[in-house]
Amino acid sequence: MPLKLKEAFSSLSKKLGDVLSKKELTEDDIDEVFDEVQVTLLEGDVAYEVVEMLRDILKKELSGLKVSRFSRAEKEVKEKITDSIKRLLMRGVMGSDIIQAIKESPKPYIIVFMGVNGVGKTTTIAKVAYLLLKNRLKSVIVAADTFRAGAQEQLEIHARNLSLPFIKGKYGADPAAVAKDGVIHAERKGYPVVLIDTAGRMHTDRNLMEEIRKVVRVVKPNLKLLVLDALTGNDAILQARWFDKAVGVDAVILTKLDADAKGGSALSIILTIGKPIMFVGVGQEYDDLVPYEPSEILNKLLGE
Ligand SMILES: Nc1nc2c(ncn2[C@@H]2O[C@H](COP(=O)(O)OP(=O)(O)OP(=O)(O)O)[C@@H](O)[C@H]2O)c(=O)[nH]1
Ligand SMILES: [Mg+2]
Repeated sequence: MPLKLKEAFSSLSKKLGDVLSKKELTEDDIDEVFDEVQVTLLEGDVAYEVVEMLRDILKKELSGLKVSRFSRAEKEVKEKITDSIKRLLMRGVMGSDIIQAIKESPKPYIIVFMGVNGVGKTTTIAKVAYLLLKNRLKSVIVAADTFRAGAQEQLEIHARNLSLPFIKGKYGADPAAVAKDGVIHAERKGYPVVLIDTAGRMHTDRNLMEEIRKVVRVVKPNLKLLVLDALTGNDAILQARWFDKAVGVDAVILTKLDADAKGGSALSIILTIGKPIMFVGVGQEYDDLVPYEPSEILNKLLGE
C-alpha cells in the first residue's frame, strides 16, 4: 500500500482543515501548507511537475472555501481534494470500449504493442489475448521480436496455453515482414484480431525506433499501444513523449501497479502523459489486467 502518498494527502487535509476551521481559506494558506507537505509528496515518487499541478488545482478548488460547522472542516477539505484528483484522473479514461471497437471494425483488427525493455509487453499481450478470448474473440499472436534470444519462445508458450495461433520469424528476420505474415494469416483463416509483440527498445535508439515505424507503416494497425511500467515514474513520461513523436501512441497500458509501493509514480504517469489508459496490469497472471477506472485508482492511492 502506498503509505507515503496517503500520509501526504491526509496531512494536507488535516492542516488545511485546521486553518479552515478558523477562517476562510486563501491561496496563501494553501501555498503554505503545500510547502510543508511537498517533501512527503516527492518522497512518495510524485513528480515535481505533478506536485505543482496539484498545487494549482487545489488553489483553484479550495480558496474561498468556508464552513458553517467547525467539526466538518477537515472532512470537507478531504472531499474537495479527492474530487479534484478524481477529476484529473478522468482525463486518462478511454473514450471507447475496445471489445466493442473490435466487434464493429472490419477484420482483422490489428494491435501493435511497443515499449522499452522489460516493461511487460509480452505478458500484457497474453493478458489481452485472454481477455479477448473470454469475449469470444480469437487473436493471432505474432512475435515480431526477432531480436532478443528467448523472446519468441516466451510468447509461444502463452499462445499455446491459450490455444491461439502463433506466428514467428527467424531470429534476425525483418519484424515488419513477420508482422505482415501474422496479418495475412488472420485474413486467410478469418481470425478477428492480430496482436503484435515487438522487441523492447530504448526510446533513444534511432535504428530501433525506425524499425517500429516500419512495422507500423507495413501493417497499418488499428491501435498502437504503448506499454509503460508504473515503477519507472519520470522515465515513463519521457518514453511516452518519444514514442508518440516517433510512431504515434493511441493509448497506454500501465503495468505493475501492484508493485508500485509508493503510488506517486503511477499517479504522475497518469496525470502527465496526456494519453488514454486502456488497461492497468496488477499482477503476473492472465486475469491481472483491469480496465482503467479512476475511482479504483484513487481508492488504491488514497483509500484506507
Ligand atoms: N507484478 C507485476 N509484474 C508484471 C506485470 N506485467 C509484467 N510483469 C512482469 O514483468 C517482467 C517483464 O515482463 P515481459 O512481459 O517479459 O516484458 P517485455 O516488455 O516483454 O520485456 P522485453 O521483451 O525484454 O522488452 C516479467 O517478470 C513479468 O511477469 C504486472 O502487471 N505486475
Ligand atoms: Mg517481450
